[in-house]
Order: sequence, then structure tokens, then C-alpha cells
Amino acid sequence: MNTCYIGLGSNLENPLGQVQQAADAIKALGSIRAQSSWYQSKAIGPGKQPDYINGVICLETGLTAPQLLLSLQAIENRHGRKRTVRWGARTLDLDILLFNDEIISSEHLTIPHPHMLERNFVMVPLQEIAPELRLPNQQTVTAIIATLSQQGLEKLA
Ligand code: ROI
Repeated sequence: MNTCYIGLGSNLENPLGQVQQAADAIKALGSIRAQSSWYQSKAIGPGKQPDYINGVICLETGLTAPQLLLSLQAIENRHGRKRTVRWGARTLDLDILLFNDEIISSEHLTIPHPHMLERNFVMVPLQEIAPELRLPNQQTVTAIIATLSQQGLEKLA
């Protein structure tokens, strides 16, 4: 069995509904060990975009990392994801953040997710469900959070 952390994000077409439905679909890929609250976050990236809803799920699965990636892409596609503008607004974004403590670098997959350490909308929900977790670089989630601004991030009730 593999323990992985998945980041969820949406900023189009009822974002909260999008990520909630995605969480349901992810359940079918194994067993959900933990799920963070949902957070509203200001869009990071160029141009003006609506706010995002973000969250993180810990999934235990028998799938390999490439199989998990394909399964997550299938869920994204069912949500009408169009891959047009890089860094653009999206109905659903599902990222494999961590896969066991593996470091993976292939054409389709880079794990740990290359931008996770600098994104409060990833690290804060991750801290909520795994405060003691160490990343493959041996840093704790809590230590990384201490370096990040909490600006633009709001936990939903
Ligand atoms: N900004 C926020 N706040 N949340 C996201 O999930 C997100 N995803 C992205 C970019 C466009 C980088 N900005 C984001 O892909």
C-alpha cells in the first residue's frame, strides 16, 4: 500500500462543489486517511483570476504513482478541465504532492510537487492533517510553514 497526499484546487464553476465532488471520486481510488478543511485562497499567478478553493487529502492506495496520475487526470477531465492557458483558471486541479517518501522525476511526474513548499494553499491544509510529516528533504511541514506568509488564505467554516 502507498500513502500519498493529493492537492485539490478549483476556481471556476462552483469551486466548492468541484472539490467536494472530486474528494468523493478520490475515495474510489483507495481509502481516505485524512482530509483537510477547505480554504479560500487568492489566486497566485499572472493575470486576474477568481479566488480558489483548495484542500489536501491523504489517500492510501494500491495504485502506483503513474496509475494514480492517470486516475486523477480522468477525474479532472470528467470535471470539464480544459488545458489551455498555463497558470490559467481551472475547474479542477488535482496534484500528487507526495507519494510515500519517494522522489520521482519522469516526463509526466515530478514528486514532491515542485512548487508545494512555496504555496501556503498547499502547506497550510497539509499541516492541518499531517503536522509531524517530514518531506523527502527532511524538513517538517511545520518548519516550512514558518517561512510562509498566511496572507490571502482563509479557512472555510
Ligand atoms: N492559486 C491558488 N490560490 N490556488 C491554486 O490552486 C492555484 N493553482 C494554480 C495557480 C494558477 C498557480 N494558482 C493558484 O495552478
